[in-house]
Amino acid sequence: MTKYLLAPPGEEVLLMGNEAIARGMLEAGIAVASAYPGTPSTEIIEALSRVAEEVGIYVEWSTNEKVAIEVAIGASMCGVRAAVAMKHVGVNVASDPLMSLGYSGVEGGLVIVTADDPNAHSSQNEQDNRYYGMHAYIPVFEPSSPSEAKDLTRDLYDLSERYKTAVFLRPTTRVCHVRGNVVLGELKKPERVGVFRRDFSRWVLLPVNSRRLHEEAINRIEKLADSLHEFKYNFLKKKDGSFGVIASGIAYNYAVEALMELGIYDKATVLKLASTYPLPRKLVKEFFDNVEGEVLVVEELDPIVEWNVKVFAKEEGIENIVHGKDLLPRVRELDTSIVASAIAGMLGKNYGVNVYYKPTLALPPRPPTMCPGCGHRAAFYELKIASAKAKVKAVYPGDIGCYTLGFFPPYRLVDISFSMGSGLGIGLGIAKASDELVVATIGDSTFFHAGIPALINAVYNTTPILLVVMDNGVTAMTGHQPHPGSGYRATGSVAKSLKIEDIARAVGVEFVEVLDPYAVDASIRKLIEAIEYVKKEGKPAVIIARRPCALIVYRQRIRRGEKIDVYYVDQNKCAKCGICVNLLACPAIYIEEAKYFINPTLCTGCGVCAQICPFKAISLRGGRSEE
Ligand SMILES: Cc1ncc(C[n+]2csc(CCOP(=O)(O)OP(=O)(O)O)c2C)c(N)n1
Repeated sequence: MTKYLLAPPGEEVLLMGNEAIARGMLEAGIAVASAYPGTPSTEIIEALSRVAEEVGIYVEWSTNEKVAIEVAIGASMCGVRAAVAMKHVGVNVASDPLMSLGYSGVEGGLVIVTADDPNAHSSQNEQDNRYYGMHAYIPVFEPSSPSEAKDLTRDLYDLSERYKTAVFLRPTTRVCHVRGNVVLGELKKPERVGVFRRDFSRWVLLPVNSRRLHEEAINRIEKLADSLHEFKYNFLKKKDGSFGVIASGIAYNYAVEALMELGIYDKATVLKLASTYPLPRKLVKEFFDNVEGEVLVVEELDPIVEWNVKVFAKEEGIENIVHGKDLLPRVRELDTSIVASAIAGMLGKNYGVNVYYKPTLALPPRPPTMCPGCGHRAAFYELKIASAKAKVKAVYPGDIGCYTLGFFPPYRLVDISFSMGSGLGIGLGIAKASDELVVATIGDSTFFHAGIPALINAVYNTTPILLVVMDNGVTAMTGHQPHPGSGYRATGSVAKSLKIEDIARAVGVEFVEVLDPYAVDASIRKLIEAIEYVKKEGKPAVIIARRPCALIVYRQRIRRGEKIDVYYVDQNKCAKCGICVNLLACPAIYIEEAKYFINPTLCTGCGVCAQICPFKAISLRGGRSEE
């Protein structure tokens, strides 16, 4: 991968959209890149961190998106080029400084990648972050392919510096994760050391400055709107103009493909937009000058382009009928057949469904489950048993991460999952508003990201709540990125490892215990103790269930050539009580012809099932090695 990312100019290589964005940043000469992981954005910083040392740039995983954008803003204030990447919901976290950034503008070019996720493939919602651009007076650009993503990213740095504005690059999952041919350009040597130039009138957002900066932000975006017709990623394909299509981002590809499938590519005038906010007004005017009939705006999610086009058309006295979300869905992703149906609907013709591309390959269903050997599974099992033994029926606010899977049977220990860090905060409200015992779960990365303020709140307001931190040492769900507790950084360099128990004690929690979820009985005892403490004392307690992510440990052991001792079910002892399947539900354990077995290729040898078997029917079988 590194080889391709740093391949010489002129070469054509196959890159994932996110890698192409990273290459675009390197071709622009960025000096600083920061991010908090989140699908579908994560691979941008992963790619940059792999080459950081070689190209001489600073790359970090930040504690959360707010800090990530602040780091990038600080770098830009010093006049160097900076990048920050996050998933769409990350911008919610970063939105406070973002709003001020919209006012202050930038010094060094600053690209904010908001990787949006129509269809919520791996997100809690499918919010359309183009609103943030409009909200913060920050222009939004949408690439339609990896190749365009690379060039667009590079050129956005020039635009950012020319207009002294931060810019949003808004790829969606289909651009981030698709692979395509990309022709590489020159790598620009980064200006690594900048200078902070004091400028009270821009950087100090006191009301006296903010009022003026607000006007300046509006003027900046207006000026940009008047020049964007010259931006080469916005273009017009003039055809006979009996009707028109305006499309942006990945939807542009669907629109072109749909017109081809329908055999009417030569009939439509097409406006391809990269800048969806603000609109390139002169180009939109030219588009309407070349369309006689009706117009369809093709965009995923909300009708942002459609609304802005309609307002513009009204202002200009343009009378073409403009369609959009009256013919296209406002939720989930589009595809070629959806767009073809909408075009056919607009033209009033029945083209027949068989004309359209329909995917024929159905992927096998893969229900989400925690991995074999996952410490979270053992911790959920123990929490369930501890709650039963302590005779409590608690409310279990959960959070976002692999441990959200505690929602599924047989655990059913996630009653709420909202947004990162919210489980604990919402739990505080439930504890204050009801007589329920509240047991919240949170991951380690999520704890650092947004859990700490809620924990401080619990101490400050003396809220009876048990917080179980599911600590596997990394941000596992997004692909094992390190966090402040991991002991290493984005580039692999060694870092100070912050201990969650130290933080909990430092903020005033008086009951703090660390347990190893692989030690079942001891863990259950500690959980019961914590539950009783919360009930009796009416104060918060913290349990840290610590076990490194089983996938990482397993991978490391295999790489070291270690044998993995796996477990098996002794059929002579097994009473078929079903506890291992019905309460622990490790995917390595299965039933065949009413007998219980352990799949030796899935077993990681954690031994939790052997501890919970009341008949001692599960034992170690000796080693398995893998090439
Ligand atoms: C604001 C925000 N940023 C990023 C994400 C993506 N994301 C989902 S869970 C998660 C963290 C998971 O790590 P951790 O809390 O350690 O739990 P684990 O998956 O390791 O069990 C991240 C980064 C998100 N959903 N929301």
